[in-house]
Amino acid sequence: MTDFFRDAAPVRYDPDAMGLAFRHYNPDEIVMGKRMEEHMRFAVAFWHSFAWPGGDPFGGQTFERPWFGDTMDLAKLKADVAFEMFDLLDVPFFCWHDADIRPEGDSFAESQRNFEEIVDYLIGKMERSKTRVLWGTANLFSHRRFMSGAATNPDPEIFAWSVATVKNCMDATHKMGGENYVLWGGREGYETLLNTDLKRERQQAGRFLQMAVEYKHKIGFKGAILVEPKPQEPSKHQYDYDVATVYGFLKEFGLEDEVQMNIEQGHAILAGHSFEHELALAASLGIFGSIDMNRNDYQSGWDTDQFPNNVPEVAMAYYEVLKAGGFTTGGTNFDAKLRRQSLDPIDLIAGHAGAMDVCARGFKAAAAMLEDGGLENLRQARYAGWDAPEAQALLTSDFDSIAAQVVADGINPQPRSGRQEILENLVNRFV
Ligand code: XLS
Ligand code: NI
Ligand code: NI
Repeated sequence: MTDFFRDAAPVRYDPDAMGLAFRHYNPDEIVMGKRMEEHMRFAVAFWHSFAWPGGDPFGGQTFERPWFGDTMDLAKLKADVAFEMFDLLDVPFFCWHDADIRPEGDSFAESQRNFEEIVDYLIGKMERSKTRVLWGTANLFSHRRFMSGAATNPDPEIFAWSVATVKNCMDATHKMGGENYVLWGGREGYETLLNTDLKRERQQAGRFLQMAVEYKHKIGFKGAILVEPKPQEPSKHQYDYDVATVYGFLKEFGLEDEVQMNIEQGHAILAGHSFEHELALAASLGIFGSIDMNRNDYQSGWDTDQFPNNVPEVAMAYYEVLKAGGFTTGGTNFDAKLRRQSLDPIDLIAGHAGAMDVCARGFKAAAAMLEDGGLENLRQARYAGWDAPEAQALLTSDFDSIAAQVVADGINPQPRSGRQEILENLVNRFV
């Protein structure tokens, strides 16, 4: 045991508690026929909670953590503390980048040795804990070698380095029994067209993703490959802008049946969408996978990655998740970090516990809305005209025939209410 969380007690479900407790997240509660824990599939993000030093564009480190530094001993201490937090929160999953868990070596080979050693160390910790890997991923964006991209880099050596890195991270995810592998194109985009061959870069990224899928099958990894869309940050023009953009990319490279989406709330907002829009679109395209749950500041215009704290927003997201059939390999990963003034160990526990509770409350509201059926009934009623055989026949007809029919039948369509206020009032009965 380390003494980092010496002042923290395990967080338990206790709706009447005055202090730190879950008031809505009861892992064993059955909702829509399944335990809450199995529905929510909460995961802690290693990077924000244990690797991020508290910097912002104007200042560096604010957090002081005894494991900050670049040695293997410190990496193991970090892993020890992380598992202590997983146990305190009783979370079933965590997620990692290679760079979060191992110190960078002086060469690729040394980084790889560090990584393999720490992966085995984490596997040892997992044997004594319930917490499993929701997904692993490679950090192909922080180090300066990636400043011009990873797969899309003009330098083929960076492409090769990135392939080798993703291979190692996929191997480790597989070895750890991870349920998904995520690719976020951190710097797969460009700053200025003046120095960019956009066509070539997209081809490189497409081939990179195809090879990742080929490798998944080669090693027998049964989890899902997930791409995480994000617009404009850090590259001004990200190739993975949003779900619709990524779907077009997957189609172009024949990957739409192989790759699903990891959708992040904050990224949806940056793309000018709502989270639920992105979720509903992915579900309708058959590529919904997992979520990165967080919250953006609606004023500042960048990816603030705050812990979720808005029940109605979260409820609408889980409503779409439930409509999509819920999570299979996916889950709720808190890609969220403390505010940089939140220095204390207890802030980490409070951030996660509060977020789990907000999600649970929103989730229960979503389940109740779905079970009530009122929203879906009104949605279906809006399209009821399409149930008639004559209406369906329109979709297999052609312009000439339909135009002739409009004149012959003398139709005179009447507008009908979209009922938005009634629907919003209905939602408010649940949230
Ligand atoms: C950054 C992304 C990142 C991914 C994993 O904005 O959300 O944290 O989830 O690389
Ligand atoms: Ni994310
Ligand atoms: Ni993000």
